[in-house]
Amino acid sequence: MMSFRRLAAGAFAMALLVIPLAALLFLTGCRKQAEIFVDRNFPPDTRLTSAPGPYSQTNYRIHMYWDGIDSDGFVVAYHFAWDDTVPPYGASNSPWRLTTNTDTLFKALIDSIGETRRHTFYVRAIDNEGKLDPSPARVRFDAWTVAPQIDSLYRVGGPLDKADTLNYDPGRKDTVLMGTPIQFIWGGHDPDGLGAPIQYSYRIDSNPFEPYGDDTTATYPSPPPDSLPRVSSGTHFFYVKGKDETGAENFPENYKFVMNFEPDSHIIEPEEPTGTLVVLDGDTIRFRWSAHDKEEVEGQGGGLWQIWINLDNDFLKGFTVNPETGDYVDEWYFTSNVSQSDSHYISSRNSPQGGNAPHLFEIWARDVEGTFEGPSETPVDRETYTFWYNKAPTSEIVFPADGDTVCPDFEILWDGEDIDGEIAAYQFVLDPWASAYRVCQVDLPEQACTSWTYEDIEPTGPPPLHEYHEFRVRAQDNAGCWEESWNTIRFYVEECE
Ligand SMILES: [Ca+2]
Ligand SMILES: [Ca+2]
Ligand SMILES: [Ca+2]
Ligand SMILES: [Ca+2]
Repeated sequence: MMSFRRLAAGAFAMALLVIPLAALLFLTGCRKQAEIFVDRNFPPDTRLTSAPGPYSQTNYRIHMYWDGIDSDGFVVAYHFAWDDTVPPYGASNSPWRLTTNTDTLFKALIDSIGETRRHTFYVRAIDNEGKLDPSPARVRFDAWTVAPQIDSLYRVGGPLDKADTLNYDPGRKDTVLMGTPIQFIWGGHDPDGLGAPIQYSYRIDSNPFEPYGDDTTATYPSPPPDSLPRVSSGTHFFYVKGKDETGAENFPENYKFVMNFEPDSHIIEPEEPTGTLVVLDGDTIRFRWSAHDKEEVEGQGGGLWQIWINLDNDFLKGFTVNPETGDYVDEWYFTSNVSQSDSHYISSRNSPQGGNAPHLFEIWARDVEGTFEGPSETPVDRETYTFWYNKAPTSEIVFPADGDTVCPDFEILWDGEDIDGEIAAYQFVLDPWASAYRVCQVDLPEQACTSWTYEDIEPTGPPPLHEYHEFRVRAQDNAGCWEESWNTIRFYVEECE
């Protein structure tokens, strides 16, 4: 009994399964009946009614207008999206933004790459049954902006600080007392930002830029807990750049300044202006100078360290300054009355063409922050003084006078003078185009150096004779210095009775 009832129940269950399956097979096999599953809702269509032209250049503030139509219903809302972030149709992580508006003022991003950037804008309508326009309206264009500008950048208390009316001087180099804090202040605007605020980023030298922020001031070294570094001795650049609401940045503005004042040295003696003093051979020229360093005076832990002196680009001596003494004064002398190995020895700088060249005396001062290791490198401070040492001799032709006419046999007479020594030699020539130069050493007793007798000199006159004779002489002093220029006369020769 029980088993029959079980079988009957099983057969009934099978029938329940098979009958709907058969019905389903029957229905799907019939084309006419399948149309009841077709979506009869037509999708909406979308268009941009006002937008930048395709691939046009347009300001980053873009007012877009759009609308949509739905042939069998009505549009209830729109999606819009920017750039190539549009996901496949129906994806769940849609960047589409829902709106019921048919216009919006957008601000396109430009970012730091430049002042223009290509964008694509998409918009699609949604109909009353939630169906999306499968082909969104789209436009691609280049948005541009003008980068922000830094209008002012200066150091507080520096020569460009207009608030510091006493020291304001745009032409001055800005030097900062070593060890004191440095504060920069700046401002800027975005020319096409309609007053929108800009952000700033800054750095010193080649350090990384600080993150963008609203600050318009920075202080080095910054008080804790910030960590802007101490600024070392030397030349530095502070940079500021701005970023507008599109992300566009300007090329950084910079402010140049020097940390640590140069030592300041002065030549006190000689009192004559540089380049004017002639020191006679054998005399002594004495230099006195002073130097100081502003950091030392102001007690900022810097200060004068060394003085180097040079003569004619040769290092002579270095003096280390006692840091306790503050201002530094010292002196040095030069004279020919010492041996040539002595660092006080000086001689005439003779030129083969005659005369002599000036000497160049230099003081180089450096402070404790100075980095140059020797006089061959750029000094921190350099004072120079130019002077002449040794007076060149002079000569004079006594007979004949310029333009005279003489007999074929005659004696030429000349003389010379050296006001700070003696004449050592004469050099002379008759008719330099025809004969060799002679040198006569005065200290050789057999030589009479201030005259020369010529015999049978050819008369002068019209060609083929030479028109005139020429005699040249110059003197040399005991310091080896030749007279600055030749003494020259022209004369005529005629047969005498
Ligand atoms: Ca529809
Ligand atoms: Ca801008
Ligand atoms: Ca200094
Ligand atoms: Ca002389």
